[in-house]
Amino acid sequence: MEKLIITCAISGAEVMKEHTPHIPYTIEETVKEAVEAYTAGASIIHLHVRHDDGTPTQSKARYKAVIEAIKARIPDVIIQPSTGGAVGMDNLTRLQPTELDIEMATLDCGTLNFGEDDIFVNTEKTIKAFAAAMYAKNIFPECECFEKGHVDTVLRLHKKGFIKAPLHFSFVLGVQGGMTGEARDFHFLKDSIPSDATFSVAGIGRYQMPLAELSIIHGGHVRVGLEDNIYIEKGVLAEGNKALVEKVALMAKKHDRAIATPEEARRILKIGGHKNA
Ligand code: KMH
Ligand code: ZN
Repeated sequence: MEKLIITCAISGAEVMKEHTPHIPYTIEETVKEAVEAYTAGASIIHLHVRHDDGTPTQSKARYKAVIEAIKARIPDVIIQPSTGGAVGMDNLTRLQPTELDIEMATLDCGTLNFGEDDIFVNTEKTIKAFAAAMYAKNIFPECECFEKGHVDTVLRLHKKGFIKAPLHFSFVLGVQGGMTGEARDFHFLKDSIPSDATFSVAGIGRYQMPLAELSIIHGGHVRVGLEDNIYIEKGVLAEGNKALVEKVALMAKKHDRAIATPEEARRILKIGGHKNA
Protein backbone atom coordinates (compact mmCIF):
# COMPACT_ATOMS: atom_id res chain seq x y z
CA MET A 1 0.00 0.00 0.00
CA GLU A 2 1.19 3.56 -0.74
CA LYS A 3 2.29 5.67 2.18
CA LEU A 4 -0.44 7.69 3.86
CA ILE A 5 -0.84 11.34 2.94
CA ILE A 6 -2.23 13.35 5.83
CA THR A 7 -3.79 16.69 4.98
CA CYS A 8 -4.53 19.07 7.79
CA ALA A 9 -7.37 21.56 7.33
CA ILE A 10 -6.11 23.91 9.99
CA SER A 11 -8.53 26.82 9.83
CA GLY A 12 -11.57 26.68 7.51
CA ALA A 13 -13.97 29.56 7.15
CA GLU A 14 -16.73 28.68 9.56
CA VAL A 15 -15.25 27.67 12.93
CA MET A 16 -14.77 30.64 15.25
CA LYS A 17 -13.02 31.18 18.59
CA GLU A 18 -16.43 30.92 20.26
CA HIS A 19 -16.38 27.27 19.12
CA THR A 20 -12.75 26.58 19.99
CA PRO A 21 -9.99 28.95 21.14
CA HIS A 22 -7.51 26.95 19.05
CA ILE A 23 -8.82 28.02 15.64
CA PRO A 24 -6.19 30.31 14.09
CA TYR A 25 -7.03 33.84 12.91
CA THR A 26 -3.77 35.81 12.86
CA ILE A 27 -0.77 35.02 10.68
CA GLU A 28 1.21 33.96 13.75
CA GLU A 29 -1.54 31.64 14.96
CA THR A 30 -1.95 30.15 11.48
CA VAL A 31 1.78 29.50 11.11
CA LYS A 32 1.89 27.86 14.55
CA GLU A 33 -0.97 25.50 13.64
CA ALA A 34 0.59 24.65 10.26
CA VAL A 35 4.03 23.94 11.71
CA GLU A 36 2.64 21.78 14.51
CA ALA A 37 0.44 19.81 12.09
CA TYR A 38 3.42 19.26 9.79
CA THR A 39 5.62 18.14 12.66
CA ALA A 40 2.94 15.63 13.68
CA GLY A 41 2.84 14.13 10.18
CA ALA A 42 0.79 16.31 7.83
CA SER A 43 2.36 16.78 4.40
CA ILE A 44 -0.43 18.98 3.00
CA ILE A 45 -1.91 22.04 4.69
CA HIS A 46 -5.41 22.86 3.42
CA LEU A 47 -5.51 26.58 3.92
CA HIS A 48 -8.19 29.20 4.47
CA VAL A 49 -7.09 32.57 5.77
CA ARG A 50 -8.80 35.04 8.09
CA HIS A 51 -8.51 38.67 9.01
CA ASP A 52 -7.22 39.20 12.53
CA ASP A 53 -10.82 39.44 13.80
CA GLY A 54 -11.59 36.00 12.35
CA THR A 55 -13.54 37.09 9.29
CA PRO A 56 -12.78 34.70 6.41
CA THR A 57 -11.10 36.28 3.40
CA GLN A 58 -9.80 35.10 0.04
CA SER A 59 -7.52 38.13 -0.22
CA LYS A 60 -4.52 37.38 -2.39
CA ALA A 61 -2.34 39.59 -0.20
CA ARG A 62 -3.40 37.78 2.98
CA TYR A 63 -2.80 34.35 1.42
CA LYS A 64 0.61 35.52 0.18
CA ALA A 65 1.62 36.73 3.62
CA VAL A 66 0.43 33.54 5.33
CA ILE A 67 1.99 31.20 2.76
CA GLU A 68 5.33 33.00 2.89
CA ALA A 69 5.33 32.87 6.67
CA ILE A 70 4.54 29.13 6.68
CA LYS A 71 7.12 28.35 3.99
CA ALA A 72 9.77 30.27 5.92
CA ARG A 73 9.38 27.69 8.70
CA ILE A 74 8.58 24.53 6.69
CA PRO A 75 9.71 25.09 3.11
CA ASP A 76 8.87 21.61 1.79
CA VAL A 77 5.24 21.45 2.97
CA ILE A 78 2.49 21.38 0.32
CA ILE A 79 0.12 24.29 0.72
CA GLN A 80 -3.35 23.73 -0.68
CA PRO A 81 -5.33 27.00 -0.61
CA SER A 82 -9.10 26.83 -0.71
CA THR A 83 -10.96 28.12 -3.75
CA GLY A 84 -14.21 27.45 -1.91
CA GLY A 85 -13.67 30.28 0.54
CA ALA A 86 -16.81 30.95 2.54
CA VAL A 87 -20.42 30.53 1.45
CA GLY A 88 -21.63 33.57 -0.49
CA MET A 89 -18.29 34.73 -1.90
CA ASP A 90 -18.30 35.35 -5.65
CA ASN A 91 -16.10 33.41 -8.04
CA LEU A 92 -13.47 36.08 -8.67
CA THR A 93 -13.06 36.57 -4.94
CA ARG A 94 -12.70 32.84 -4.40
CA LEU A 95 -10.11 32.41 -7.17
CA GLN A 96 -7.62 34.95 -5.81
CA PRO A 97 -5.16 32.45 -4.26
CA THR A 98 -4.71 30.83 -7.70
CA GLU A 99 -2.92 34.02 -8.78
CA LEU A 100 -0.11 33.09 -6.41
CA ASP A 101 2.72 30.65 -7.01
CA ILE A 102 1.03 27.56 -5.52
CA GLU A 103 1.19 23.90 -6.51
CA MET A 104 -2.24 22.68 -5.41
CA ALA A 105 -5.74 24.02 -4.62
CA THR A 106 -9.23 22.71 -3.98
CA LEU A 107 -11.77 22.42 -6.79
CA ASP A 108 -15.30 22.15 -5.41
CA CYS A 109 -17.26 19.91 -7.72
CA GLY A 110 -20.91 20.65 -7.07
CA THR A 111 -23.53 22.72 -5.29
CA LEU A 112 -25.09 21.72 -1.98
CA ASN A 113 -27.10 23.01 0.92
CA PHE A 114 -24.55 23.98 3.59
CA GLY A 115 -26.11 23.97 7.04
CA GLU A 116 -29.49 25.40 7.84
CA ASP A 117 -29.87 28.30 5.45
CA ASP A 118 -26.80 28.49 3.20
CA ILE A 119 -26.11 27.19 -0.28
CA PHE A 120 -22.53 26.53 -1.38
CA VAL A 121 -22.81 27.30 -5.08
CA ASN A 122 -20.58 25.53 -7.59
CA THR A 123 -22.34 25.42 -10.95
CA GLU A 124 -20.94 23.32 -13.75
CA LYS A 125 -19.78 26.50 -15.49
CA THR A 126 -17.94 27.52 -12.30
CA ILE A 127 -16.25 24.14 -11.98
CA LYS A 128 -15.04 24.31 -15.58
CA ALA A 129 -13.79 27.89 -15.16
CA PHE A 130 -11.98 27.11 -11.90
CA ALA A 131 -10.36 23.99 -13.40
CA ALA A 132 -9.21 25.99 -16.43
CA ALA A 133 -7.77 28.71 -14.20
CA MET A 134 -5.82 26.10 -12.23
CA TYR A 135 -4.49 24.21 -15.25
CA ALA A 136 -3.38 27.50 -16.83
CA LYS A 137 -1.07 27.95 -13.84
CA ASN A 138 -0.15 24.28 -13.46
CA ILE A 139 -2.00 24.09 -10.12
CA PHE A 140 -3.03 20.57 -9.16
CA PRO A 141 -6.75 20.41 -8.27
CA GLU A 142 -8.05 18.30 -5.42
CA CYS A 143 -11.63 17.53 -6.50
CA GLU A 144 -13.77 18.10 -3.40
CA CYS A 145 -16.94 16.00 -3.54
CA PHE A 146 -19.61 16.36 -0.88
CA GLU A 147 -21.88 13.68 -2.35
CA LYS A 148 -22.00 11.06 -5.11
CA GLY A 149 -23.41 13.45 -7.74
CA HIS A 150 -20.24 15.51 -7.40
CA VAL A 151 -18.12 12.43 -8.09
CA ASP A 152 -20.20 11.74 -11.20
CA THR A 153 -19.70 15.35 -12.28
CA VAL A 154 -15.91 14.96 -12.01
CA LEU A 155 -16.02 11.77 -14.07
CA ARG A 156 -18.21 13.40 -16.74
CA LEU A 157 -16.05 16.53 -16.91
CA HIS A 158 -12.98 14.33 -17.05
CA LYS A 159 -14.40 12.46 -20.07
CA LYS A 160 -15.03 15.80 -21.77
CA GLY A 161 -11.50 16.99 -21.01
CA PHE A 162 -12.32 19.74 -18.53
CA ILE A 163 -10.79 17.88 -15.58
CA LYS A 164 -7.56 16.11 -16.42
CA ALA A 165 -5.82 13.00 -15.16
CA PRO A 166 -4.26 12.29 -12.73
CA LEU A 167 -7.54 12.53 -10.83
CA HIS A 168 -7.41 13.17 -7.10
CA PHE A 169 -10.63 13.23 -5.06
CA SER A 170 -11.41 14.52 -1.60
CA PHE A 171 -14.60 13.02 -0.22
CA VAL A 172 -15.89 15.53 2.30
CA LEU A 173 -18.61 13.68 4.18
CA GLY A 174 -20.98 14.73 6.91
CA VAL A 175 -21.75 18.31 5.91
CA GLN A 176 -25.36 19.14 6.77
CA GLY A 177 -26.82 19.12 3.26
CA GLY A 178 -24.30 16.68 1.80
CA MET A 179 -23.74 12.94 2.06
CA THR A 180 -23.33 11.29 5.45
CA GLY A 181 -20.04 9.65 6.40
CA GLU A 182 -21.07 6.11 7.23
CA ALA A 183 -18.91 3.17 6.16
CA ARG A 184 -21.35 2.33 3.34
CA ASP A 185 -20.97 5.90 1.98
CA PHE A 186 -17.19 5.57 2.02
CA HIS A 187 -17.27 2.27 0.12
CA PHE A 188 -19.82 3.56 -2.40
CA LEU A 189 -17.64 6.55 -3.28
CA LYS A 190 -14.37 4.66 -3.25
CA ASP A 191 -15.84 2.06 -5.61
CA SER A 192 -17.17 4.77 -7.92
CA ILE A 193 -13.84 6.23 -8.98
CA PRO A 194 -11.28 4.84 -11.45
CA SER A 195 -8.73 2.46 -9.97
CA ASP A 196 -5.85 4.73 -10.95
CA ALA A 197 -7.37 7.77 -9.19
CA THR A 198 -6.26 8.75 -5.69
CA PHE A 199 -8.56 9.88 -2.90
CA SER A 200 -8.55 11.40 0.54
CA VAL A 201 -11.42 11.39 3.02
CA ALA A 202 -12.49 14.26 5.28
CA GLY A 203 -15.16 13.43 7.82
CA ILE A 204 -17.05 16.29 9.40
CA GLY A 205 -17.61 16.24 13.16
CA ARG A 206 -18.10 12.78 14.61
CA TYR A 207 -17.29 11.18 11.23
CA GLN A 208 -13.69 12.43 11.23
CA MET A 209 -11.84 9.66 13.03
CA PRO A 210 -13.95 6.64 11.92
CA LEU A 211 -13.55 7.71 8.27
CA ALA A 212 -9.85 8.34 8.76
CA GLU A 213 -9.41 4.79 10.00
CA LEU A 214 -11.46 3.31 7.13
CA SER A 215 -9.38 5.23 4.61
CA ILE A 216 -6.11 4.13 6.21
CA ILE A 217 -7.25 0.50 6.04
CA HIS A 218 -8.49 0.71 2.44
CA GLY A 219 -5.58 2.55 0.84
CA GLY A 220 -6.99 6.06 0.79
CA HIS A 221 -5.55 9.20 2.28
CA VAL A 222 -6.86 11.29 5.16
CA ARG A 223 -7.78 14.88 5.95
CA VAL A 224 -8.28 15.99 9.53
CA GLY A 225 -8.21 19.36 11.21
CA LEU A 226 -10.21 21.95 13.07
CA GLU A 227 -11.99 23.07 9.88
CA ASP A 228 -13.84 19.76 9.95
CA ASN A 229 -13.93 18.73 13.61
CA ILE A 230 -12.96 20.46 16.84
CA TYR A 231 -13.17 17.47 19.21
CA ILE A 232 -10.45 14.96 20.03
CA GLU A 233 -13.08 12.77 21.62
CA LYS A 234 -16.76 13.16 22.45
CA GLY A 235 -17.21 16.47 24.28
CA VAL A 236 -13.45 17.17 24.62
CA LEU A 237 -11.98 19.95 22.50
CA ALA A 238 -8.79 19.11 20.61
CA GLU A 239 -5.93 21.28 21.83
CA GLY A 240 -5.11 22.37 18.33
CA ASN A 241 -4.68 20.66 14.96
CA LYS A 242 -1.59 18.83 16.19
CA ALA A 243 -3.67 16.58 18.44
CA LEU A 244 -5.90 15.52 15.54
CA VAL A 245 -2.93 14.75 13.26
CA GLU A 246 -1.20 12.84 16.05
CA LYS A 247 -4.30 10.71 16.51
CA VAL A 248 -4.27 9.80 12.81
CA ALA A 249 -0.54 9.09 12.91
CA LEU A 250 -1.16 6.63 15.75
CA MET A 251 -3.92 4.95 13.73
CA ALA A 252 -1.58 4.66 10.77
CA LYS A 253 1.01 3.00 12.99
CA LYS A 254 -1.60 0.58 14.34
CA HIS A 255 -2.47 -0.42 10.76
CA ASP A 256 1.13 -0.56 9.63
CA ARG A 257 0.79 2.28 7.16
CA ALA A 258 3.81 4.55 6.85
CA ILE A 259 3.28 8.29 6.58
CA ALA A 260 4.31 10.19 3.45
CA THR A 261 6.63 13.18 3.49
CA PRO A 262 5.63 16.12 1.28
CA GLU A 263 8.05 14.93 -1.39
CA GLU A 264 6.50 11.47 -1.30
CA ALA A 265 3.02 13.01 -1.42
CA ARG A 266 3.97 14.91 -4.59
CA ARG A 267 5.05 11.65 -6.18
CA ILE A 268 2.00 9.66 -5.04
CA LEU A 269 -0.48 12.26 -6.28
CA LYS A 270 1.61 13.12 -9.36
CA ILE A 271 1.47 16.80 -8.56
CA GLY A 272 2.62 18.66 -11.65
CA GLY A 273 1.50 15.69 -13.74
CA HIS A 274 -1.06 17.67 -15.73
CA LYS A 275 1.72 19.65 -17.34
CA ASN A 276 1.86 17.55 -20.47
CA ALA A 277 -1.66 16.11 -20.27
N1 KMH B 1 -16.02 26.82 3.46
C1 KMH B 1 -16.83 25.99 2.62
C2 KMH B 1 -18.05 26.74 2.20
C3 KMH B 1 -12.94 24.37 0.07
O1 KMH B 1 -12.13 24.67 0.92
O2 KMH B 1 -12.67 24.31 -1.14
C4 KMH B 1 -16.11 25.52 1.43
C5 KMH B 1 -14.85 24.80 1.64
C6 KMH B 1 -14.36 24.06 0.47
O3 KMH B 1 -14.24 24.81 2.68
ZN1 ZN C 1 -11.88 24.21 3.07
